[in-house]
Amino acid sequence: MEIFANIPKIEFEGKNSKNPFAFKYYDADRVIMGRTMKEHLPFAMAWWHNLCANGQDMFGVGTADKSFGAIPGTMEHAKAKVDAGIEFMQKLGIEYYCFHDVDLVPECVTDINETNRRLDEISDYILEKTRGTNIKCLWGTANMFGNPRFMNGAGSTNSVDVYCFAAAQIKKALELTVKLGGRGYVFWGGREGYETLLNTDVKFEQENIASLMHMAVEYGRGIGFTGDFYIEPKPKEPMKHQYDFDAATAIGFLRQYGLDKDFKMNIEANHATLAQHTFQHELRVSAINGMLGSVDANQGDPLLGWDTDEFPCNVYDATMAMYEILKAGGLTGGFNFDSKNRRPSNTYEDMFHAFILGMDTFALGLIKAAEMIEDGRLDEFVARKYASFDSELGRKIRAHETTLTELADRAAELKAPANPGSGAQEYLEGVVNNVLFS
Ligand code: XUL
Ligand code: CO
Repeated sequence: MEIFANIPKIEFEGKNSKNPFAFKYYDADRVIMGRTMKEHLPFAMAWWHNLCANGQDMFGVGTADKSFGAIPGTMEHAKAKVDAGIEFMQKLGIEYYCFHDVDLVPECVTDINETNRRLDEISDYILEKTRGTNIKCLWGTANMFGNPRFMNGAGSTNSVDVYCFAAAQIKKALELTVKLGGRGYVFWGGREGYETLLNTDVKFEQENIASLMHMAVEYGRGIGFTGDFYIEPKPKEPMKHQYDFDAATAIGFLRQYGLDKDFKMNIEANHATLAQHTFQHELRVSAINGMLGSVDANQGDPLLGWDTDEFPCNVYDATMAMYEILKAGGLTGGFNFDSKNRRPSNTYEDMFHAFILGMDTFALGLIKAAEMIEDGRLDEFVARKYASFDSELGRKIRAHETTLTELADRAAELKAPANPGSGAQEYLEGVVNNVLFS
């Protein structure tokens, strides 16, 4: 039975189209810098926002009906969500989805064995329903923040028993990820942090989180998971301070505990801005460390300051993001819309408008970022800015073949250096505008 019966398959119609159910920029087969848009942009649907969340917030109940014709809390509803999700992805030409274990089935709070049985049943159903399609999992994860048992953390909990439940959920979620063909497995440290240092042994907690991750890697590799593990940094919310504050912090943690060969970053735009960074900054830090894995595509609101998870519409930011991603050679993961409709956007039509907006925004960002690279003025400026390092002494510095004494002797000889040259920010911002709006 068709669920989104009034909505057609979304096709590319070009920028002059006024059809609300058409892509204006996302043209899956268009080739940009040697690859199709579809290859550059493996888009994914977040099971939780799109199929589970109904607009409920801290101030009021849900506004959107996500029952899809079944009674919420039942396995029939879990299956109806699978049917709705597959139809939704097919109508948009999206081939990936991301999930938490408890997005897929109602959790049995009194018996994890029953939850796991339900997960087996639903994953069989997903496989059956996606057979013959290109739809598969981008990444899976375990929700280790919703259930009250995780109130003091999961890997960072004070309770050995709770730690066992975190382990059990990771084990099951890894099995599901492998079964569903996932490219990645995410750790988002929702409750891994603290409210006050008065009651928290930070070193103890971080060591335990690292141990859990090591066990996850060992188990995952043992059951044939060849993809990347990801940390998804976020500085705060729900905790006052979360350990995976930003990419630099998470990368330092991974290196300290010897996890850096198996892990990369899953960078979420709204988490970047919560950490007082740009999305572009977090992508750059990940890329230069060889850890750019996947992206949670959304945006925050600078006037609100919490995790609003809006669908991305800011073309400037998307362009800068795609600039970083193209320069890094692409993602090994994909673009997961960890984004939700605004509470009053409560219709099925709104669900499609949101994805069309997000996909067109990243398509435009891709087109414009490629033009920025092909234009060449930015690269040319940066090369010129560091050109003094092409000198004999510059080369020695880069090759670690000099000493403080040799450099100080050179300074003494010069007495005072020449002006290092303009940073030309306004010129470069003008170049970007010129590329964007020409
Ligand atoms: C929360 C968030 C999560 C992760 C997966 O801010 O982004 O949905 O993406 O747990
Ligand atoms: Co996210």
